[in-house]
Amino acid sequence: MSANPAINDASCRTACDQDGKGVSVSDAPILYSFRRCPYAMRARLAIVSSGIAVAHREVLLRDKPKAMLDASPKGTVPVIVLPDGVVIEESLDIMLWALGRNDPEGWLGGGDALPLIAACQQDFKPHLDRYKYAQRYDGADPVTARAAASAYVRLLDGMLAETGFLAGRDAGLADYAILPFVRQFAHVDRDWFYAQDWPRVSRWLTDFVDSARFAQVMVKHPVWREVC
Ligand SMILES: N[C@@H](CCC(=O)N[C@@H](CS)C(=O)NCC(=O)O)C(=O)O
Repeated sequence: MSANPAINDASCRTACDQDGKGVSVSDAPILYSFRRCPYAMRARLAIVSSGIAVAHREVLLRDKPKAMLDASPKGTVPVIVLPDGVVIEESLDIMLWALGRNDPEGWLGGGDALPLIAACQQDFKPHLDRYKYAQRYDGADPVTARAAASAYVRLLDGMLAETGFLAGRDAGLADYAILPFVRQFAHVDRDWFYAQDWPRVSRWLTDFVDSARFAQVMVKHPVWREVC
């Protein structure tokens, strides 16, 4: 597996058609990403695990590049554009695409992760948003939202008690698809989060945040500019 499969596609695509490591940017899938987005994080985690080289285009959400919007008018990150023009514009689909091509760490082997990931989206994320960004939602009360989101975290804590990871004895798709959102939840008020009675979730999250893999996907890229 490549140590860092992301090619820094920070400038003109045609001007930098080689990354110096023998991988042609023009042959690599293009990943539009935003460093702090949990959806983009989960996509980057799977891409790095798969070892697939991608051309990384860091975007600003307030100033999305035209090339990205042309490929994916819905305007969310992550988006991946394959060399044959196919566009994958949902983070979970990007994870499944990458791991479907190459899954050296066996992330897909941990049972059916999809219901738990769907529950993250349906039962946790809306409350997380109302907790973290209460001012954006009419009538949202952050403490009420935090309590509602906590039900999902407690569910995870119970699952982690069985085998250490959501996917089983090793981290897999469910862990890496969900961890970036639990991290976002924890970081709203770390003192509160780590004082709660969910020791396995706390350890699971701490191990993730301290991991080399997380550091690898959080490397800072300059914002990609359409200069050509
Ligand atoms: N369902 C999408 C959601 C992605 C998403 O909402 N990403 C956010 C950033 S974390 C975004 O791009 N929002 C658009 C914006 O803020 O303009 C996925 O799973 O990829």
